[in-house]
Amino acid sequence: MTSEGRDLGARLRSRDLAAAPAALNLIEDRSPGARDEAARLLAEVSPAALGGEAPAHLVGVTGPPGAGKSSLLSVLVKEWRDAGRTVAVLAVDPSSRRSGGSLLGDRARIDHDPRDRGVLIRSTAAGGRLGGLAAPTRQAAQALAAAYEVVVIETVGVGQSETDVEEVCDTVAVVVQPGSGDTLQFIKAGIMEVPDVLVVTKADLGEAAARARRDLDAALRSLGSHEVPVVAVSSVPPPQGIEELVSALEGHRSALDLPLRRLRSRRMMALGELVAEHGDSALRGLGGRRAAERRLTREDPAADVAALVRALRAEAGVE
Ligand SMILES: Nc1nc2c(ncn2[C@@H]2O[C@H](COP(=O)(O)OP(=O)(O)OP(=O)(O)O)[C@@H](O)[C@H]2O)c(=O)[nH]1
Ligand SMILES: [Mg+2]
Repeated sequence: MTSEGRDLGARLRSRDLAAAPAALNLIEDRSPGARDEAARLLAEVSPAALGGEAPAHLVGVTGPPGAGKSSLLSVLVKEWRDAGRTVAVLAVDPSSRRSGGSLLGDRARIDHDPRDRGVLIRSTAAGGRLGGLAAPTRQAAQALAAAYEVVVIETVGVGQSETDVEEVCDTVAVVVQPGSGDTLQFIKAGIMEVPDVLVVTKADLGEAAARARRDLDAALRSLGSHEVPVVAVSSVPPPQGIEELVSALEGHRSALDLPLRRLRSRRMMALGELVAEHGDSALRGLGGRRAAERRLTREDPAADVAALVRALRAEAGVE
């Protein structure tokens, strides 16, 4: 039987980038029929169907509003494309919630050549809390990771808020602008996870950026995090620090135990989906979060998120 989802998933698996926009439309469509098809699509790009982990480098770019994330991505995307790598960016738009409008009047869009078939930029709606990713965004990242070489999720996050982006991505770059002492304080106080790469933007502003970089370096060293690179960049012409950032991101990825990070990520996403659908009572039915995590270790490491959610539901006795 033909299935739109299965067909799109198979096309993504064979790296047919022309299938990506329709795949994203299907994943974002919340009607019951579309959800069934989206599940079929995701099964086609699961580790089991791929015969291993999805090949993309999943990169999270997160930081306070206005830090310069989108401007940076404009130049990063160009750098990756010049190196011949295909890139998809999911830009999480927080403006659809709470503020009812954009957080900042001067927020930049990610620039790209619309005729270039090797790049896809897509806005997606935010999840329920700041830094939260809606299920369609997580699923879109998984689907795109089968087809593109780099998949980026841009989210607004300000340290105190949990960021799901850590759960979903292989490498998380936290982006701060000069003079934002908040991030420094959050890291020092242990409120914020130490990121994989720290980026200070707006290096064209001169001494302020250099100082921010030194302060962050010192803060990380005092925490014993010697290996976290701090990179200063400028996104206004002529761009600065971009090659250094690309190699810092790659360095992190190549030092990573990727199968382990992806396996943990799928387990966290499955727990998140269970709680989103059935509330904390489902976790209680499993004997608490720890017990639920232990339960997941009994599943096949190649199982995708949907299969893990099914296993948890069955165990918890929820429909
Ligand atoms: N001088 C200078 N300004 C920059 C640079 N990068 C970004 N900006 C400016 O900073 C403002 C915010 O930039 P964005 O790229 O929209 O920042 P963002 O982090 O994506 O913002 P949100 O998506 O709203 O959270 C814009 O006015 C940019 O022009 C830079 O390297 N140098
Ligand atoms: Mg932005």
